[in-house]
Amino acid sequence: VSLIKTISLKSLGDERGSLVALEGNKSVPFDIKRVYYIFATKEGVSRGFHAHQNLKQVAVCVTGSCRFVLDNGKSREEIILDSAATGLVIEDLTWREMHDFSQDCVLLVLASEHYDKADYIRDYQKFLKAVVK
Ligand code: T46
Repeated sequence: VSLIKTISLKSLGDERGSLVALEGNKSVPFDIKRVYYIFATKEGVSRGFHAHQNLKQVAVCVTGSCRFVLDNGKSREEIILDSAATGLVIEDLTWREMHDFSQDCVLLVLASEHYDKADYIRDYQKFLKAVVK
């Protein structure tokens, strides 16, 4: 099974333009407890480089593009997010890296849990130990 799981977000377009609605436990497969967005990322900067013990997320690049790398300790896969109608589902215990942010990239992230600093695994070796458990 591919590590890359995406959901197609229905664009409710009409002659005025487009609209995408995100609803917890409907288009998004969990209760949404937190929303954040990453923007104005400096050129050449990569982000992420961590996993979460207990956090599900859906990431949508609403403007611009960026490249996600997901790693479950066994394989590494990547996807370019460049559509406001595509959500990338990121399960727990998945290492993530974000690269190649376009200048105009706005990366919207919906999260299943509130922010918890203790939930992050920022050391790749510790991540590998956590996934074999
Ligand atoms: C993830 C990827 C996709 C908060 O205080 N509250 C929050 O909800 C978040 C997400 C971050 N922060 C603080 C923690 C740091 O001082 O904001 C700062 C930047 O966060 P971080 O270095 O973790 O950012 P990224 O881009 O490396 O990772 C973020 C999320 O933190 C992470 O959960 O999966 O985006």
